[in-house]
Amino acid sequence: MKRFLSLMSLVFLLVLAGINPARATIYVPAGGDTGWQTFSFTFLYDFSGDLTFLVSDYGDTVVSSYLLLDNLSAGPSGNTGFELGDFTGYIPLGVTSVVTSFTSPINPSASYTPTEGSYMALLDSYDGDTGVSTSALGGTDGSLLYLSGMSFASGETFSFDWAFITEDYPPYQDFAAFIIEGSYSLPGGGTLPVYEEYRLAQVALPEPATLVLVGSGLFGLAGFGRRRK
Ligand SMILES: [Ca+2]
Ligand SMILES: [Ca+2]
Repeated sequence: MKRFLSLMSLVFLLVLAGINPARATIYVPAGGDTGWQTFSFTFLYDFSGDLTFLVSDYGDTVVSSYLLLDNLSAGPSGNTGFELGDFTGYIPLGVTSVVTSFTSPINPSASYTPTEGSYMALLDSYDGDTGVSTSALGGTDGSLLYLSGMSFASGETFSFDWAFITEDYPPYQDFAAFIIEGSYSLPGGGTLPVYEEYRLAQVALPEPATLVLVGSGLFGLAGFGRRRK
């Protein structure tokens, strides 16, 4: 029985590892959108480095997807919610703008206004080549917003509001991502490189790897259950 329980725990851990909410991706159907979401990340140690927000085409460069951003918990003074009406303090690359509202070109019910103040950022994967390659992340081209030289204290949480809207459809798995890259200063001295890439949203079905992991967990439970009889 004890062995059975420890096996059960292992199965649950494996299943949890596959659906850890912090790493969850929202899978968006053809022409769909996520609604506003909030992402938060808590730093383990004192951190310095860069934050990148990105929307990317996948498999083509001609059908657009969009990433909206607002209400950053840290960033350029007076402009963490883009209320200066521009990208002061940010480095935008590709096709980006600061807007007061956004409606999906193919779905009028996917209509958005800022979660904070009057302005929000709009990144467009664009119906053409943005000139910004996203091949390092498995995409084709896209647009990004970059915050350089950020610092966070140990235990501090960074959060932001985001929404992903697509005009695309499977198998063109356009996606949005958030990347933390820099280094931790360890309490005992020394530094630790940090690279965290979060796939916020993606067009189409869950990746096979996720299905296999959750599926094998469920299969395992069924198998152990039968053996007890
Ligand atoms: Ca696309
Ligand atoms: Ca705002």
